[in-house]
Amino acid sequence: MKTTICLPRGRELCLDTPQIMGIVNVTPDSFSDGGFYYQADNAVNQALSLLEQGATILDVGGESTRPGAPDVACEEELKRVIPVIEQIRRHSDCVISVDTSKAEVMREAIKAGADIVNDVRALQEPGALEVVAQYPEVAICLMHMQGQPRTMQNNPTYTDLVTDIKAFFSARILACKDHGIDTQRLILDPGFGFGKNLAHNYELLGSFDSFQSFELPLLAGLSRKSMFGHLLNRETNERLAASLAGALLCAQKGAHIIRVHDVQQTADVLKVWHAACNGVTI
Ligand code: 9MG
Repeated sequence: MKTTICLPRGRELCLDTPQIMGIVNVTPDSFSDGGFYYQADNAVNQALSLLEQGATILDVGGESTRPGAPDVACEEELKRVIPVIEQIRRHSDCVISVDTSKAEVMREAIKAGADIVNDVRALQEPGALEVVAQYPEVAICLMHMQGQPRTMQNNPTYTDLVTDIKAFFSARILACKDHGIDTQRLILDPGFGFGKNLAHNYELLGSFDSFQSFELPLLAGLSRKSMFGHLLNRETNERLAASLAGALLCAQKGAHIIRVHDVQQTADVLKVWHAACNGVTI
């Protein structure tokens, strides 16, 4: 079965092989690159470099979602992400995703050229469903999170992790349908690290393939996350090998999109896996 997702301006994203989503944080407080790319020009240069390294999707975000991160006002988030999306669009026809939960930021980002709305709150904030319903060509990533970033790591609890996340996806897919949003626009992401303890995160990694039952594209975001730091006692900048292992495992278990900081290294890993599965011509 061919897996593609439709995008604005008649474009399509083919997901037959896993695609790399490069992370472009436009925040002063993001957990892993410490705000180095806060300036718009730096963020755009970083974004173009990620494309050269093998990313086909860029995920531009102006609000950190790390545990305990402060909220960012809508005006501030707009100021951070819109100029970056506009500038990337001027330079490239690549797939741009906006990482936001705010309806107003979604609307302005789509107008500026975003193709995907990546919402860690799965369109549960006021107005979000209504905005994306108005732009039928834009794809949407619905991520599972228990709680809110500020408190989500305070003793997260599940009856059964995978069953509970599946029930959440079913409810959000239904909410989308009720707002006239075509299910074929949706991408699902079980949300590593979002309201999950260490055991939950590794259970999720081991059972990532369970979410294939929705027959929708799956996104995995594990890059440099604390599930590696805590298991291995590694600082954020020492988690590359673990992140690559996580990316490969998710790809093998059916992930269509892998969201990462380290694009070139992830691209190498996926190429080796692809060659082993499909052979190489000499
Ligand atoms: C914004 N963001 C941070 N981590 C993420 C993850 O794991 N998935 C998605 N979709 N977005 C994320």
